[in-house]
Amino acid sequence: MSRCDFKIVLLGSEHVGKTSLVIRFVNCRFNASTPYQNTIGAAFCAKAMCVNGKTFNIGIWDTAGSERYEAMTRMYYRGAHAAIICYDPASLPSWARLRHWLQELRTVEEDCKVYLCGTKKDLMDSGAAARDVPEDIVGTYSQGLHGHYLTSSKTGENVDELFQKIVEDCAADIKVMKNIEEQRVQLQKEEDEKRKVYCYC
Ligand SMILES: Nc1nc2c(ncn2[C@@H]2O[C@H](COP(=O)(O)OP(=O)(O)OP(=O)(O)O)[C@@H](O)[C@H]2O)c(=O)[nH]1
Ligand SMILES: [Mg+2]
Repeated sequence: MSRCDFKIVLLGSEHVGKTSLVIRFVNCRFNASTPYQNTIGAAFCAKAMCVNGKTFNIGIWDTAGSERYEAMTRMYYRGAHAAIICYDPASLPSWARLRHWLQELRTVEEDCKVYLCGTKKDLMDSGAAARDVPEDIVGTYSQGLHGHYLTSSKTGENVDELFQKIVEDCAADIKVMKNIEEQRVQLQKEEDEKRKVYCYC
């Protein structure tokens, strides 16, 4: 059975580091020497994760941050179980954009669990970049959401922790789990039907 159990979508301004976050999480790597290439539309990848002895397939939609693709981006967060909204703490415009996505999700996808993610932590830790988004404002916005993480795709700091928390929260959600069980049963039925059609013995 290969269908995804949980759908996670990444939102946020261009260049905040969404693709790097996904690559760090899925492939455990970060390549600083690769030139920045903006995502066009969206990219999909999947990974299996284990929570409480159960394995879940998670599907991750990495969307394009460019406002040119905004209308398309809406397609990708429809039906998402969780959204990671990324901002760069050194960029106030990226924070303003985050607030836009937060409002959209609250009105359109009420049940979607929302996690804020401040990216490129290594740059702030080393002093290479200065924080521009005040911490108290982030704290105020995080209230009522499912979490706020400061991550570095370069060092990997807090990346696994963020995705682990999302999967744990989804696995603990009775409504989400009921849907997944129903989907699994349906999928099993479809596979059994296919087997019947192709098996003449
Ligand atoms: N030092 C450092 N650089 C990062 C980090 N994350 C991303 N970058 C760099 O920031 C740039 C943009 O990263 P992307 O992951 O492509 O950004 P994006 O949000 O996917 O951009 P769009 O696809 O245009 O929306 C790249 O040059 C990355 O190498 C990080 O954690 N630390
Ligand atoms: Mg990208």
